[in-house]
Amino acid sequence: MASRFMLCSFKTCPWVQRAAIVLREKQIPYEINYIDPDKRPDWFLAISPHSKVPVLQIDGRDSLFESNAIAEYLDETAVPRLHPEDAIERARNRAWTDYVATFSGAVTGALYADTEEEFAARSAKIPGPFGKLEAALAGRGNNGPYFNGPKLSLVDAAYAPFLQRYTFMDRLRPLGIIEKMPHLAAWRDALLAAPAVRASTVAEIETAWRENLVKHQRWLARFVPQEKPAAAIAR
Ligand SMILES: N[C@@H](CCC(=O)N[C@@H](CS)C(=O)NCC(=O)O)C(=O)O
Repeated sequence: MASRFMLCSFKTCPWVQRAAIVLREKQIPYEINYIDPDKRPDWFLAISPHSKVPVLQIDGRDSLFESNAIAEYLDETAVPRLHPEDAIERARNRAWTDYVATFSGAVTGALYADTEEEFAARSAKIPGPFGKLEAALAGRGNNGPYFNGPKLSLVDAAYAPFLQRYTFMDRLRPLGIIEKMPHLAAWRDALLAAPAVRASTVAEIETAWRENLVKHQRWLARFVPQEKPAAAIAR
């Protein structure tokens, strides 16, 4: 009998999204349980040592935490295999998957800036890791559109959420970084168009992401267009 999967999430979490991309690419049905970050239930705290999402519950019995462990578990247990068959290539894929922590740190650092100065200093750190990926993609010698070529991989699942967050940020406050990196830009475009990526979040993810910026009063929130009150529109 097929296992029952429940993914425990916050609405806009990119690390949950990584697990969801893998589930979608493998066409594994799953439920998603959104918990309130401000009122994390006891059962969740008991499961997740860092009190972080994602947690993947399997058959209401086993629980896994850490998005990379979840992605690897799914890849070992459900077809199609997203990791390459070749052991060297697989190790390279795992190494680049590890690098996502640095890459995502640069993006979220800018995103979470509280002042203009902080935003300027932190966004100046984005070209470093972005440049590493640009060089890696250029050196892969395949025609894409994904990291390993035509087949989506765990590397793609790891980076897509952060390339999407970068894109959301870029739309609020153009950064002019990815335009100088043609391989990374093409990869980003392919990932954001991939069916598994599109199906991996709530439909209104960009709106939810913007609402989060406003809720946490990040510096970037000032660029979120304000809805005009109906009376102002009528006038
Ligand atoms: N290394 C973790 C990172 C997960 C993570 O940082 N999740 C965030 C939400 S996107 C979280 O739960 N943060 C805890 C908090 O906000 O206190 C993973 O890959 O699963």
